[in-house]
Amino acid sequence: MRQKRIALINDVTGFGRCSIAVMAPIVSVMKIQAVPVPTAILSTHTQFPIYYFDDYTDKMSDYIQTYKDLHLEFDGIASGFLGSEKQVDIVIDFFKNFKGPKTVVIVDPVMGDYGHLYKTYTPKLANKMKELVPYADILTPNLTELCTLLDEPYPDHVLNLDELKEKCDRLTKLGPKHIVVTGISYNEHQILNFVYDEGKTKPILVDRIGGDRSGTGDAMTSVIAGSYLNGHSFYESVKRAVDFTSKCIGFCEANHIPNHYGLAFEEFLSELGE
Ligand code: PXL
Repeated sequence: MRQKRIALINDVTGFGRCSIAVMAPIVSVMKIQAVPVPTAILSTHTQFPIYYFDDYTDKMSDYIQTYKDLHLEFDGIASGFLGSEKQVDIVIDFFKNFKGPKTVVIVDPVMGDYGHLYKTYTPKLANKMKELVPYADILTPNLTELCTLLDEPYPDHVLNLDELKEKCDRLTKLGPKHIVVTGISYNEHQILNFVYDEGKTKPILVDRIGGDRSGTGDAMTSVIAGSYLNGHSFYESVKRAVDFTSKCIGFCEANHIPNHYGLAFEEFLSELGE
């Protein structure tokens, strides 16, 4: 028996708990081999007032070439934070080369939050990110990213479930069958994760605990990816991710961990079964 294996196309960030530093341990504890494919190296993530950012674009093709030469196969490919437009083409080339008939492609269209793009995401790069959507089996945007992918302004009101479904209906036509819109501020007390599974929808509401914590999306995406690869349904995979991240957020709040320090997922990692 060969263990399952997932390529993590994402950045390596030292301090701040995001991307590969979060995703690799989470999929590993779920008994899936993590294969990092770095897009950039940062000392801290971009929500810190200062960070060192080393774009890895020019090195990626040579890095990936060895995987092509070795004829490696992947059960999953997850893409996340990208540092340049050229990287989008490199990721698409990776999908074309390594997406076999059973490979699950998870695209987290990391671009921004709360109606704003992250500092390294120019409008041109955000526009280019749309090209990844047709390759995704699973797409995990937040509301900002959902609107950006649809070329729409960030809504000025709380979207109801029908409005969210209508947006996902349009996005699914571009490729992805499974979509979860994560971390929607639903009301003062609750956060909504909107699950869209081949036209069927299910809301998952959770209590809002504390502020918005960076890296939560990366933890969600990796629990979803790992659970789905391990045979859980899409809905179950999202539910597991929501339950796990909620527990981690509760710990962070109780222990006054600043929001930009990320999710103290280490506390509950060993409880994440397959
Ligand atoms: O969690 C999303 C993310 C990933 N990687 C980097 C980031 C962010 C969000 O700010 O800055 C480098």
